[in-house]
Amino acid sequence: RKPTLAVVGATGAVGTVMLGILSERPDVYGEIRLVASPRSAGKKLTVRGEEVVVQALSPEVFDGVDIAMFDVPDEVSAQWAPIAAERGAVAVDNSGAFRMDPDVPLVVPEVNPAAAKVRPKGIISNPNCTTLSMIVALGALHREYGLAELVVASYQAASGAGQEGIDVLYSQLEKVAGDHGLGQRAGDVREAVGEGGPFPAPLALNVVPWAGSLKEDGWSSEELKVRNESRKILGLPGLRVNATCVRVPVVTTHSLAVHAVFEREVDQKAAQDVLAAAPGVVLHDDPASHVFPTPNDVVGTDPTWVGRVRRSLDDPKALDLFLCGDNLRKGAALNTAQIAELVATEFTS
Ligand code: 11C
Repeated sequence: RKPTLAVVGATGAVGTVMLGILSERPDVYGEIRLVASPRSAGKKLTVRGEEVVVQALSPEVFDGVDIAMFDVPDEVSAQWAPIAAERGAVAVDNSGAFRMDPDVPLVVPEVNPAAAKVRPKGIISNPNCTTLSMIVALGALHREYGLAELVVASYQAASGAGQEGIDVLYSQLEKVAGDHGLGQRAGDVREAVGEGGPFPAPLALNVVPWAGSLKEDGWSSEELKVRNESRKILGLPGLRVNATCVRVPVVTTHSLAVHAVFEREVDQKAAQDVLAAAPGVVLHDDPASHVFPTPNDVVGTDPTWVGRVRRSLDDPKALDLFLCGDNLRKGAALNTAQIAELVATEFTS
């Protein structure tokens, strides 16, 4: 039979992309129920070409639901994903609430699909968008060469901070657009755009070396997520990972510069071939013709795009690469949808 799906958080930045993805992907569901906060209940949204009335989040809304996707803040997932699971649904959660719980698998279907089957709490976690924007490509290279260490710098889009992040970036851009003298005196952009919003410094005409919250010893929560989630997904608890997460004035699509050290020697051409053959990865790498991924060329697409593949000049076991992935699609909604499709096969097969 075709399982019933609930989409919790259907009106948010990721939820909106999710409805588009559900309309494009193979139609494996019976009913699709849209759920949001009581504030958004009663709104009509379109999925699979049909209007659906949004229902308020409540325990009863999960009755008869087989798979419940959660695209909501951590604290909402922490409270409601277990309720959905208690009522018999498999919860696929895109928040950070359960990712490092040893009884909750953290799944990327191209990398560790079997993990989705072992879910003692009835919950499966979807990784953070920054981890997801690189892990499919790194998983393919790991299978070939054995990953030993990652040094990562991220260039993260405003929409990683949700709809508010998008709105604040546009509003800041409007404030600076007409002034061709801005950006030449310390603090002049801050004076022009003011304070506030999810970014701790102006994002227009700037980059901000911060995402998430402050954790021990100066690390940000986002940097620790990249480390801990990569280790869990790849099954490498001792993987050495250092990340510096930076916000850039891009609306959607995270980019990452990665220095990856392997157990075995690597070869530039062979690594490019591995990436070109990997499902979910597009190799876009011909710098002589200015072919490399940029976030604006990638936004709205599903794969992880990889370019600038180079073998380290100083370490024959290391590669340097530049990756781009749409943080709302593969980085969030698409991976959640792929996990839910894996679960849906259990009902249909
Ligand atoms: C960002 N990656 O770009 C974050 C947003 O753990 O799901 C997603 C936070 C998370 O700000």
